[in-house]
Amino acid sequence: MRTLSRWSIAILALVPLAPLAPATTYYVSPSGSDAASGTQSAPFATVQFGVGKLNPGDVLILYGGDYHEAVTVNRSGTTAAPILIQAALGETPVLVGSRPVTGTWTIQAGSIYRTAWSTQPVQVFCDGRLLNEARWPNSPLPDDLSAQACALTDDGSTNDMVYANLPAVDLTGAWVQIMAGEAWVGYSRQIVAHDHATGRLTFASPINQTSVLVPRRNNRFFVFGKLELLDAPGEWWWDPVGQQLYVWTPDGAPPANRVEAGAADSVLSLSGRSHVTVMGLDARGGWFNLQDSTACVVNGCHLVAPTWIRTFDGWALYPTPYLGGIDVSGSGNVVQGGSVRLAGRSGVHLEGSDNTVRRMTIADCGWNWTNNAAIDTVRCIRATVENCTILRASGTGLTMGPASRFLRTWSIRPPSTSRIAATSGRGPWTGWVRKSPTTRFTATTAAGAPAFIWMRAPRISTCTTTTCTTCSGTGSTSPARCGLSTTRSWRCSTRALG
Ligand SMILES: [Ca+2]
Repeated sequence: MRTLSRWSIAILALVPLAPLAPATTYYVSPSGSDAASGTQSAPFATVQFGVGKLNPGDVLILYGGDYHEAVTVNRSGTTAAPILIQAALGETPVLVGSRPVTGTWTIQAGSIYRTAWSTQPVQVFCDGRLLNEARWPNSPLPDDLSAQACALTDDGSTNDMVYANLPAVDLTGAWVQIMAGEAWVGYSRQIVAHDHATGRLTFASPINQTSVLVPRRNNRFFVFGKLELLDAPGEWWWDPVGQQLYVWTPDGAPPANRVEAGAADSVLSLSGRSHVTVMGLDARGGWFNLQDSTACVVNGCHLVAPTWIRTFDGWALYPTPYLGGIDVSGSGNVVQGGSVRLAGRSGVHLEGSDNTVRRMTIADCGWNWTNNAAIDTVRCIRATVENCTILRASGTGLTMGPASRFLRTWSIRPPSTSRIAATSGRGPWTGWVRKSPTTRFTATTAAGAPAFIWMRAPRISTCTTTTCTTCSGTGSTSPARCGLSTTRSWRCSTRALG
């Protein structure tokens, strides 16, 4: 048997004592340059360039502003030396998934402008606010899910639906979005015939996957996707033939330098990485990818409209994998202290094992009627959901996987008004919490109240308690109060949700 020499043993013994390479802090600013040195006074311009410099233990600090990038972190940290990507103190960097529409706008009619745009947008923003694709009935800008407008069918079948008071335009070629049958999930169908005498809309293909999801009377629906439906401020439409984007801005003013369009793709990927922490990095029109990640942390990040699905085939979506606004698999990851608003499907989606969602506010998610839960952990083993608040989910609020825990999580449905009844489909509370048979509930609140509190509160104007992760302080906790260094401190602030 070969034995180690005395010198080998001595050298091996020294290895753990060898000094680590000193951690480096780099800076990025939208007004910087990737040709710069990346120092505080000479920051890089793009997050991706800065991320490419990072080794374990390094820190990347982002100054405020919009970064129109899809960032991929392609190196992992270690337990002893995690990689840290964080906002500069007091600043708000935003990863933006949509692209600025920079063409020359011309007036189509009235306040409707158009410009060249080559691809079908899934989302269009003006001044950072999500707009509605041209639709009927008209609806407020996406914000409060309970204000989302729809109508109720007079009748329906696998091949068509009837509504006597459709708008006085030809809807042939437009799309209908319908919460069909027992309203588990929405369906999109292009309209191939519009009978104005009867109000009958014929679908391009049947809705017949299961008998309980066949359209019928009193199914909620809206129609969208035709220029004739662009008749209100805050609406857009894209012409696939002329490749033109049409926009009526919310204030009616010209759209130059105000409009972005995109497909709600990933704006930050930590996929496959381990020991990477992201703090205070917000996003608009794009989602965070933590698939197959290990021990990564997303802390104090606020995402708006991270995912969107324009048309889909209802129940055929299941059980295919899908994306949450923050989409997590792998194990040991933590999502905390931030918010997800206006997601098309789930706000946070967990798979894998031992992942945690803590102190998150999930507001107004599920806009696309896919009925994915606001926080969906049904495929995650030993998930923990703690101190979260869920406001106005369109379908299910929470799902739980095996051996998971919900602690002090508040779930708040829309008020039980007639308008809400029309948009919730299944009644005020049905389907709100779904447990798998093996779920172990350990949830009680600190005060001994039930862990699930269904309220008919019309509106909650602020997030949950502002809490600092490290010192557990509440209120206006500042990093200085935490006694932490500026680069390693948690960002403690949350923001009001209207
Ligand atoms: Ca309209």
